[in-house]
Amino acid sequence: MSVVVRKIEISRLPRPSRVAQAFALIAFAGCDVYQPATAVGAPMEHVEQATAKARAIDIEFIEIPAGSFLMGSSSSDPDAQDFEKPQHQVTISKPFSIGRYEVTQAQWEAVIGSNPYTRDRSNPYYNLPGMAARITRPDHPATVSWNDAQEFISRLNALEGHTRYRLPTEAEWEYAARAGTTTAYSFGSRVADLGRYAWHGEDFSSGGSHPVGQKEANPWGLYDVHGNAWEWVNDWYSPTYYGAAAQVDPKGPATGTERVVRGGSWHATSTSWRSAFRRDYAPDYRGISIGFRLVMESPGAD
Ligand SMILES: [Ca+2]
Repeated sequence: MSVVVRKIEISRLPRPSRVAQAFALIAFAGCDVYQPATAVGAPMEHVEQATAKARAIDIEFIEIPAGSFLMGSSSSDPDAQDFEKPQHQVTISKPFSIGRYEVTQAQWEAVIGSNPYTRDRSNPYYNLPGMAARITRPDHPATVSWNDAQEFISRLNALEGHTRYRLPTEAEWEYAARAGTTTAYSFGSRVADLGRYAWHGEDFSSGGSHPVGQKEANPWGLYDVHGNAWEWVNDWYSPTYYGAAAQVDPKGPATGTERVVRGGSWHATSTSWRSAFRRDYAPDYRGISIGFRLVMESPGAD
């Protein structure tokens, strides 16, 4: 697996504006040439102004090869829930890149222009004493709704003039999280080892999210797949979907009312940090422990 650093420089000029969008500067790691995305006909003074106010964010991706894996839980797993069954063979037919980390609040703010916690937080847990101070930090995951995540992705795609960024499918998420393993977790099946790999099981009175990337990575180099923030995936949720899922590149039910989250969180309890666990939330639910991780499709996949 190799790491691709996607450097995105975002103009701080007011948006929406043609000038603002003209100076999304894009570079791949190892490439010294910055290419203005759509800088056509912009006056030079605006170029200088935009450059002076440009702000870079780096998003690291791991390149994941195509391949096959067993998705879900076997009936022999005593922790397996019915909605994790049947375990079934899935083929991911195309390579893709997935975020090494959960999207952070600093990345969110660079793209959207405000911290995610400035949005409505009628969620009662956010208003518990000390919670906002513990979780509103630039290097912590941005916990947002599924709809919010789509807004972030749309803006990022617009900045670069393509549609390569998206959420992972549920199958892509589990394939990348398992990283070739068939055990309950990507590090084996010993719950006693969970603390080396995952922020998990904290309470509402003193707990909260943590900076991304502090625990050990999974075998393919992804951090916090277990714990810290739950991660939205693209699929609608159905507890019985696995019994009828496509074998190649499954994309979830065609319709639904809730979206899937994966991986457990700093708070979630019980068996939720297992690679096969899944649960559902309404796409407009804006909690304090659900974030997301980006997928970047290969060039030409549009
Ligand atoms: Ca996570």
